[in-house]
Amino acid sequence: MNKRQFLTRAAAVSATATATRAFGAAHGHATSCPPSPVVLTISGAIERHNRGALDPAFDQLLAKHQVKFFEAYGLDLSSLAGMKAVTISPTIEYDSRQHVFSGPLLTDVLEHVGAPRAGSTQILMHAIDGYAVMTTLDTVRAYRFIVAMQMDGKPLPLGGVGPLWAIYDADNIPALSAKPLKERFELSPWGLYHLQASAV
Ligand SMILES: Nc1nc2c(c(=O)[nH]1)N[C@H]1C(S)=C(S)[C@@H](COP(=O)(O)O)O[C@H]1N2
Ligand SMILES: [Mo]
Repeated sequence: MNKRQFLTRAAAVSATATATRAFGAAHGHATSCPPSPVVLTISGAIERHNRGALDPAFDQLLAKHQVKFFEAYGLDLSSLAGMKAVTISPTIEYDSRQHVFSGPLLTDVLEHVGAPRAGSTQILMHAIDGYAVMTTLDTVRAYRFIVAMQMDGKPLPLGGVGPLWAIYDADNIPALSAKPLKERFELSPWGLYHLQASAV
């Protein structure tokens, strides 16, 4: 792709991405990608990037889920584990029991990549099984979403509900605790692997 074409397309996708930064990322000047596998890719209106455009040949799952970006930020488990962990103990609908979940606040993860701070910012979350849900930064803050990495002191397995589960303490959120257990976790994708922030 020539420089002019790249810049035109990048500008069309993200009004906030400056041409200089887009050009830099395309040519490998962005922060290098993490040493262990990326488990969470964040795209959209973010200020930091450590990878270039979605590659339909090798970003198979992202492409299958219709994700599009020219730059993104990929986080591995150790970078998530390096952020301040929060612990919550919600009652889960799968077994109607309380479990202890821990991981960074979703707001801290979004801050880490320079996502917009306006409450109206839309946050799209994709899970590995194709489940996708859209919410706002206002709701992410109000529910105190965490990106859970552990349940009951054990890492969440891929093939189960991991490695990441975006979850909140529904028992202590009045709007949710008033609902039946089966209706509390619509905004809570297990197997979370992609987030997209969009300024409104
Ligand atoms: N990855 C993933 N997360 C998910 C879902 C799903 O299908 N896949 N369903 C959501 C919905 S709509 C609810 S109510 C709860 C429980 O959904 P389930 O009964 O389909 O598992 O998990 C939420 N998180
Ligand atoms: Mo649901």
